[in-house]
Amino acid sequence: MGVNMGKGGGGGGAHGGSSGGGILDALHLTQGTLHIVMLGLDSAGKSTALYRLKFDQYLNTVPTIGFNCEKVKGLSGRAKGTSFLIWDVGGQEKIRPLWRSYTRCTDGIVFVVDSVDLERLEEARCELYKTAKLPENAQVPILVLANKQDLPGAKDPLEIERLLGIAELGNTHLWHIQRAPSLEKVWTTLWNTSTR
Ligand SMILES: Nc1nc2c(ncn2[C@@H]2O[C@H](COP(=O)(O)OP(=O)(O)O)[C@@H](O)[C@H]2O)c(=O)[nH]1
Ligand SMILES: [Mg+2]
Repeated sequence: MGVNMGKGGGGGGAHGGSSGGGILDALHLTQGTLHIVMLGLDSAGKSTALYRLKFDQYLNTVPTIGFNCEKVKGLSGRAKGTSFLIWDVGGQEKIRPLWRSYTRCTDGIVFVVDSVDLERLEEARCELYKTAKLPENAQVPILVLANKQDLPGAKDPLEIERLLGIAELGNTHLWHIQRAPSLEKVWTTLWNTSTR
């Protein structure tokens, strides 16, 4: 696949490690388009979340081979007027090594977790840690989406946060955990990062 996730012109990014600016620089560089990568185990609900954001409805999905990409415009709150280019990357084990090429130069990561699939929560935790610990992702804000909250037996977001060991990741990342996909939350997470 080898898709180049660079933002044209290269170099600059919300997490460029340079002083100040952060997301504001990124907004300037990308003319209001933020690049977001959605990661998570297969069947966590990434594609469903993407189409909810794009079309505001549930669509039937098939397992993602490769990736989906949609441009979605924020319509409310602080996200209003900002465009999000959202990459939804396949989560099957054999294609997870490709995640790294998508997170390079991204403005933010949305990590989607199935709140019912407790058997695979440890696997999800491992993948989240792998992604978070990559040196190039050190400054990238990660929004954890505790998905499938409508299903019986779903662990609530705080419990998911505990089970994923998010606190143990330290304060190098700005974390936010939430129930439903919302561009405003993505934006707020990015924004908060710039003002740390
Ligand atoms: N009940 C429920 N099912 C969901 C939710 N999100 C996704 N699903 C279902 O979970 C399955 C996998 O979703 P999909 O988006 O393809 O997962 P992906 O592999 O992470 O892209 C599908 O059958 C979806 O309908 C949710 O919030 N609630
Ligand atoms: Mg998918």
